[in-house]
Amino acid sequence: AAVEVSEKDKIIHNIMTQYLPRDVDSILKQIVNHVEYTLARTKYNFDEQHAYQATAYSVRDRLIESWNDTQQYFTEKDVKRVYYLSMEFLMGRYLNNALLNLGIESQYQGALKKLGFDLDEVEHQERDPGLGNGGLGRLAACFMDSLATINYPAWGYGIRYKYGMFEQRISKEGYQIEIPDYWLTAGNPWEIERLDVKYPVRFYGEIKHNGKHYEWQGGEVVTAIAYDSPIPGYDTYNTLNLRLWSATPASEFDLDSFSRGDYYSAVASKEAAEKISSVLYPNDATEAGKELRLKQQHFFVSATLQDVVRRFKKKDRPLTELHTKVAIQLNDTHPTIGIAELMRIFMDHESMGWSAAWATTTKVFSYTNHTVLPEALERWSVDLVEKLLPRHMQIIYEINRRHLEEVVKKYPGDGDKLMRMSIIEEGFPKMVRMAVLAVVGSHHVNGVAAIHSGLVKSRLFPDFYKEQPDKFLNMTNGVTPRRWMQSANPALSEVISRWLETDEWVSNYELCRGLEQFVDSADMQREFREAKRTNKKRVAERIKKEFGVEVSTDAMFDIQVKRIHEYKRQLMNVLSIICRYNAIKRMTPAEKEECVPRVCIIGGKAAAGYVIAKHIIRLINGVSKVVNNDKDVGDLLKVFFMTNYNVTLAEDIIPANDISQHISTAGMEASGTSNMKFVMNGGLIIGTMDGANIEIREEIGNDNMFIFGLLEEEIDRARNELKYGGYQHTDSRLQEAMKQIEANKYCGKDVSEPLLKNLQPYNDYYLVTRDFSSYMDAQARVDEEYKNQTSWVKKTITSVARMGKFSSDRTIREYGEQIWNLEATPFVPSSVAYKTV
Ligand code: H53
Repeated sequence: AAVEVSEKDKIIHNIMTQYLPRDVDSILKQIVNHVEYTLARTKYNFDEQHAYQATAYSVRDRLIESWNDTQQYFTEKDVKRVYYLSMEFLMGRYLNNALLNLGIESQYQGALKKLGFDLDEVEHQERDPGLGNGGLGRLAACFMDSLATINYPAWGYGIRYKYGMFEQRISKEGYQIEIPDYWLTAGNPWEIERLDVKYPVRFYGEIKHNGKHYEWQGGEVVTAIAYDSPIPGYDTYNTLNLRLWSATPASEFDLDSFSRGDYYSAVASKEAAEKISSVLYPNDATEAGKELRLKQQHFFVSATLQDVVRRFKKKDRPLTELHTKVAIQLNDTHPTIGIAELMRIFMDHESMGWSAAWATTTKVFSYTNHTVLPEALERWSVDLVEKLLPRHMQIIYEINRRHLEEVVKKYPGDGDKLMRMSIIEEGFPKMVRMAVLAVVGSHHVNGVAAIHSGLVKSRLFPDFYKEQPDKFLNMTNGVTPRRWMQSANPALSEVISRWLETDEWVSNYELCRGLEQFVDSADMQREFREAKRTNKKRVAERIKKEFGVEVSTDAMFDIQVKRIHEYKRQLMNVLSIICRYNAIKRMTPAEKEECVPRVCIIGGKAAAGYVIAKHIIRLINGVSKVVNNDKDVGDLLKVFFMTNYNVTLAEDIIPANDISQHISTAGMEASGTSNMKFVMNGGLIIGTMDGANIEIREEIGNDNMFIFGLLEEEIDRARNELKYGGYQHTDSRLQEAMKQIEANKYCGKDVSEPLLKNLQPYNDYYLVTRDFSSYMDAQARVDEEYKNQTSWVKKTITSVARMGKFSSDRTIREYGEQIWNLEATPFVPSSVAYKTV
């Protein structure tokens, strides 16, 4: 049908099509305009920080235009959308990513140059928004980039924490110190505050029945306010939305307190509302179990669902069709309370009956499990849920009652099964198992790598898997080649594009297979090595600046960066470094000639309350001090703990890796995603048969990896043998290292005693001592292979060529096809141009 076009719309359309030209001089003008009109600085005098802000605002203008068009297009086409609900989005800096995705980096470079600025330096002004802990948050960010690039209709929903992940510093003595990260000090040019998009969210209170349905009344109400950030895709006009909620006091004032003349407490209680979105819990894959955390979960989920339902209801149709237009992905159990909340909205606000409400709810939600660690599986005490969310507790009980009724029907008299499958865990206190609620309320459940998805079926939910095998899927994680190759590693990206004669691999990684045919070319080998050297040089300069130590770029750069966690076994790494140090000390000059020099880099944050993890950091720093100051060792070994590991630091150092370590106890790392990034950046892996390592090996070949250690199926038995005295390690190198720690050579006994205690056979849950010899053997193989630089670089080329599976574009397509049932919907300009809103 022809669209009626008003005069006003024509005028607007004509202005907008001319509004944001992409040439250098127009961009220059846009930047200067923002200096003057947005920042209110004089255009004749502004510094790098202001240049960054003005640049960011000018890029944001472009994104707002495409954002609006895209959203309007999705609405007009009435497409099904996916909503990705996550407590964490670890986005990293925006500017460079946006410029590359929009394909206007060089124009901005030119414009800034005319103003006397270097784009690179300007980009360094941006703060890294740390609204996540680690892998799970960064995965959500990679997914947003792929969703936009594939043109899927999608939104991200989360929390706009005022304080992100803490900044890590290291004290003079080598201990971790946490500094609050108030990341908004200089404002955030990438977000758009939507004061008009707001929803009330209730806590506490009571339940009344009004004859028709239940009503949740009283308690505390806070207001959720939306902050939107546009998410550009690569080489597409489509721009998605990341909507983060911030808590503010509800607008109505407590008139009671006022009339009592208690002005101050009335205001103070309103202030408390802001606490809800104030700070990110710094725990990765362990749960704090705090009331505020459950409040955060309900807060963002409730606002999100109200927003989603409102959008759906704009078109007049029954809510029982919600699942035809809406898919909601639960990123881990954190947003699981949403299952009860949607039921509540359906029944108490929309007068739906139970059956219809439940049928629709379970067609909307799907759940990703990210860990099998028992300490990370969220459970909330029934008492807490009852107090904070009384109506939700009622609903969860009813979901459970109906669910168990089915189980009893099928397995009469099997009390054990009933207990295992119940959402409520009987005990003192009674607990709500959020993972079970997520499984019961979702149409699909997925793990994040093949081995992990297997464990989800066999260990976490075997009874559920037996009933509904098709509910359980594997979606192996991936990472975006835009940020992790094109942006982080321009040197290598240029080499790849030159040999492939296209840069299309950036959004079609499989094209990199084409590199393999040149693997024997001396030219390509040289170019790969030159790119590596460029990246190592940059990191060497950083080390020089931070530690005052010169390192050679001829040395092997060995990197382990990730959250500090016992299961990730940084302790095993540092023990092997001590052994290497001891070995070097014993070497003859001739042996030293043969020895491959290593620069060992370790980085990562420990949760503020995770004592052992903090001890590990202290030990690393102690070893670093002893080794780096030992003249006997010289260039052969250097050890650095890089402080404040975050996305920006990762982008800097991952491209410099020769080898990276992914050495978790088998079965404990669900997937890992940095392993993928390291290989894509031309390095090799030393690792266990765990998480995505297994699939990386499948793709790139066993010869291109250094695999060691027990297999997952051997772990239980090995643990028992250690615990009950059936096994004790006899590695003399390890014994020597442990003796030195015991003698407090690297740190005081406050640290050495608890660490050594955990290495005793009956305590060595993570099997550090059990895997140690095998690990040392693998390290020896690494040293040996590195001596042949030609064969080494060939391995890295082959690996880069074969990593296509681990692009998050592949992952997101699988989600889109197998779970969400989405259609790619690239924006077609003409159809929206004249539409009125
Ligand atoms: O999620 C990553 C995995 C990684 C896993 C991590 C993770 C968190 O960062 C936080 C909570 C959680 O349950 C799991 O540890 O193995 O790669 C993305 O799936």
